[in-house]
Amino acid sequence: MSIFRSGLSKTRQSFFGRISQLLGNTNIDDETWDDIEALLIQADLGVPTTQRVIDELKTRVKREGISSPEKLQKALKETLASLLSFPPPMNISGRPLSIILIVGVNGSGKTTSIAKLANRLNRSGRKVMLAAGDTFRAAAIEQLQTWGQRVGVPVIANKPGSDPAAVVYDATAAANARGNDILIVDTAGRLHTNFNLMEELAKIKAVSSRVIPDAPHEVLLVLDGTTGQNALQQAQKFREMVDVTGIIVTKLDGTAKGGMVFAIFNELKLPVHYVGLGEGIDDMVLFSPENFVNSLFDEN
Ligand SMILES: Nc1nc2c(ncn2[C@@H]2O[C@H](COP(=O)(O)OP(=O)(O)O)[C@@H](O)[C@H]2O)c(=O)[nH]1
Ligand SMILES: [Mg+2]
Repeated sequence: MSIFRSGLSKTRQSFFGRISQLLGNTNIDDETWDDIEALLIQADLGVPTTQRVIDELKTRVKREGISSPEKLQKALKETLASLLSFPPPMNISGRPLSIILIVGVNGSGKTTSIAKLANRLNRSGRKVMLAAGDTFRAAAIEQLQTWGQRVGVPVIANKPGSDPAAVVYDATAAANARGNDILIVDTAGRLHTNFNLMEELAKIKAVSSRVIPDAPHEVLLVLDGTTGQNALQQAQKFREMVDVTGIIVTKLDGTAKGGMVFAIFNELKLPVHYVGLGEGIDDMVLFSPENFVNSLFDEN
């Protein structure tokens, strides 16, 4: 079983996998549509995205004269897949040093995702450095340092409570001096002190673009998949503070709310680069629309 498939087992077992059972051998009637709608809402697609799927599916059923449950299920799969797309390559090549800023609320999985990303990039031959820009908690700095050691990439850090922008400044200088070509910056995510966070992110951004033109080159927002629709509201808040360029969805292994990924595409219109499917260093995969949708349905 692929990591995608095993990781998404909760969403599959709770919702999408029930579709064939739900459709049974009945005709497609109003009740069928209500059932599909309820299932999509429960899988956390959200109201606007559910409505879009239902509308498109109804149009297709009419146009193609679909009457069997099997064909309806196939059409649903295809409609869902059409909401998604492959992420473009990240804008982290073609210059001496590229900077990736990682943002998101506390506990969303930023530091873990940084470790996973650093490991991937490192293995593909890039020279990665990490910056401990979450200076709010001592534990956050230590956590990044531990991951850095495990993955084998240097971590630039300062004392807890120090200025994150200064850490980023130091890290940029260090990366240039040592010939690292990717700097990944960890940040704090205290949404309840919205104003401070906004200032902090703006300052980090200003410092990095002063040293490297156009930096940061990617700003990835980490969203906790277990929070379902709430993650979309968080995303809106972060976009008011910083120009988010892409998304990492974490913890899809621990939730039945995997349907929120469709809402991210439909409502945020941002690329999903990676999804986290576990706590281990290899438990993050490049997003693939086909693998994702196929993993939500039972094999038949
Ligand atoms: N099951 C699971 N746990 C994850 C995933 N990503 C992160 N975590 C866990 O979520 C918790 C918070 O992660 P952390 O990276 O410290 O979040 P941060 O506060 O945003 O930096 C940790 O216990 C991680 O091991 C994932 O994809 N799946
Ligand atoms: Mg952290």
